[in-house]
Amino acid sequence: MKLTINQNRLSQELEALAEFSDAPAPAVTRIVFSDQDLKARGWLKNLCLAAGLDVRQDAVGNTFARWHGSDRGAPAVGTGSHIDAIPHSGRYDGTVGVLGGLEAIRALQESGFQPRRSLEVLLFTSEEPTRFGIGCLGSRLLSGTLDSSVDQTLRDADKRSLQQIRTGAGFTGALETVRLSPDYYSAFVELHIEQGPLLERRCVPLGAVTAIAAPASLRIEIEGQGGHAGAVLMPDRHDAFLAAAELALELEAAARATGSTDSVATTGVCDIFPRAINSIPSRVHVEADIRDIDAVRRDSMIDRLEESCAEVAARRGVSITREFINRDAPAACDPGIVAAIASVCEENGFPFDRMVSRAYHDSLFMARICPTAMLFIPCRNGVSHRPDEYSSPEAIAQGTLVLAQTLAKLAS
Ligand code: HGY
Ligand code: MN
Ligand code: MN
Repeated sequence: MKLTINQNRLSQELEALAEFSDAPAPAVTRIVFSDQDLKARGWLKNLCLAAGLDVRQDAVGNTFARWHGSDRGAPAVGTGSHIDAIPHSGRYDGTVGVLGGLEAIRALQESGFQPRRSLEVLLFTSEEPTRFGIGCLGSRLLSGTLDSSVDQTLRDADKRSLQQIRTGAGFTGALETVRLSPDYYSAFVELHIEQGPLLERRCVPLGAVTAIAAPASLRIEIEGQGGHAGAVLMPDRHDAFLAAAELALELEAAARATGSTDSVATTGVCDIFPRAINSIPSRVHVEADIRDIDAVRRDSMIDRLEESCAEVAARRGVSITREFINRDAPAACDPGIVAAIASVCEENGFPFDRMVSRAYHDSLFMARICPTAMLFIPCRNGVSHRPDEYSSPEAIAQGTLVLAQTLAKLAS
């Protein structure tokens, strides 16, 4: 089967998608259900319709574009990723998997391939945690990892509920209808930039992902006493920010202490109140992200952070409360799907590495409902979640070719 990826079409579509942004180029900001996100979704839906795909959207906006196979009753083969982008980030995170998935299907169509199983490219809603605080919202609902109660419990910074926002965006069905039946897919493969330096460093063009890291994130509220920056003497202070600063350093120490480079921890949010130069911080809101490919090591970091919270609270005379946003298990990718990716690489003479994903992805949750694996391509200097995120048209086309041939194997 002679397969040709239309590299120019794919590159142009990636550039066009990047225009739907609330940040000036080269940065991309595309928060879920923002006007730019909704315009991007409409643009993408038209591309899928133009390819003759059947398009449906579920109650949370997950979008499915299906090329029907000869056996319409058989579980389908899925691919896809996300198009929402965190503030001031890049144009390839997620979008390569959505537009690459569409291009893989178009290339198969143009090659005369006839799938037995239907092939479907997905756009997952809200892979990024930016708006509702939790990542992979769409795939968590598809896999039953979250239930419909989140319609009321998840709120954005303006305290608007998921239900208000999604219905306002036109996704009005009952959230209970989002969950997929266990036999909906026979396989799922996600193409994504590595968001790390390993492939580029090793000069290897492709990565077959064997496992996806276990992410946990939590909110920490610290209450001190505040007061006048000039009048309150140092021994009398209960400074909420200094308590937060200690916890952030303790979290870093916990990640470094596990002895594994797979342990990572980040304090990415720190909001100080009342945020005045001459007022001692009385309240601080902190959000921390803790990950490891090994759940036991990940939990050892959490345990150490919880011990630090108790010690710092007692010593500094502040109150510290914690609330988990998520604490997920890692995912093992399906060996059969990894083998299919590997055999396509070998058949093409493409070097590839088996590797783990340190970033989380919707595949982390798809792996709970069907055999799943991921295919990585290099990104320059391993950079991601930044405007200078970059992957070359050639690397993206090569990844898309391997994706297309893998999908063909799985759909035959
Ligand atoms: O944070 C992550 O791992 C993903 O990019 N949302
Ligand atoms: Mn991301
Ligand atoms: Mn992503």
